[in-house]
Amino acid sequence: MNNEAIGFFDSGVGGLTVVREVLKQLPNERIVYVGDSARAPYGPRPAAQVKQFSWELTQFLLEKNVKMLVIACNTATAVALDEIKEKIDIPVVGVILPGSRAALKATQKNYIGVIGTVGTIKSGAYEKAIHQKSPTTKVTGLACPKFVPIVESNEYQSSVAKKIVAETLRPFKINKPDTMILGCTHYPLLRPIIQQTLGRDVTLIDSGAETVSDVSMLLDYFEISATPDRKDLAHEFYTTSSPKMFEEIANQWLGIGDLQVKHIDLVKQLV
Ligand code: I24
Ligand code: DGL
Repeated sequence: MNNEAIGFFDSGVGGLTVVREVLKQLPNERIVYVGDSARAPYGPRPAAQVKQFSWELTQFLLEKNVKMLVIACNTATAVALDEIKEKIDIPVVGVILPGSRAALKATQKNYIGVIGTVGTIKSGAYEKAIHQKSPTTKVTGLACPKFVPIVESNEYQSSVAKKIVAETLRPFKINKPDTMILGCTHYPLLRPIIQQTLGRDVTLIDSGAETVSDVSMLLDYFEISATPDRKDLAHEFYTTSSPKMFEEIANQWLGIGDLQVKHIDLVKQLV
């Protein structure tokens, strides 16, 4: 048993899609979350820079004494997971392996599609993870740089979103994978439109939700689950930009009132 918090970091607020799954699957666990909204989005940034930012966020969470670290951001997982896992002493979980595992389980035709940011797709991290286990599985990655801005402009249910999603996913029309990994924190919000575009015969894999199932399993494996029936868990949220905007989105998305959101200054200089 261990009642320390689980630490989560993301480039901004997108990782709250993962937090929502924690509240559902692991309501006893306390969360410390840090979102680097001041430097988001990470998707278009060079890998070396994302790696450096990821280390700053990791350092911050280690100072909070977290018992486990979850990299909720796909782009950060793609470039920084291996190094962070190697160098720190608590269990570290990214969002790429759990999504890959679930996709391998789901695919019938041995053909998996992956959508994500430019950084995630460029890294080839999903292909590597899938091929490590199953070299014969066909994997096609596609960067969808327009998807994050659609969500962040609150248009993710609009006809504009439908049009952009249809146009972007057109390459998958020809030789269609039967399983598609939503390899970005924001894509669960576009899920209905993505499903409609690809058709009902394609299984969508939510990498964040799969990750929380893995976190649950690892808490058991390391025997560090929290004790049950803890009252009024004080989750902590930190952002490198405006706490007010973070709070509004988090309140709306997580449906928990009076959230504790604090500003932090990781950033001595914007690079
Ligand atoms: N969704 C995300 N980011 C935003 C947004 C959004 N604005 C509206 N919605 N803004 O990510 C990023 C800008 N920063 C500035 C600094 O403070 C934080 C925000 C996806 C979040 C997924 C949980 C749309 C929106 C919303 C409420 C809930 C969900 C959602 F307003 F997608
Ligand atoms: N959190 C990022 C990811 O999952 C998406 C937003 C960004 O580009 O920062 O890849």
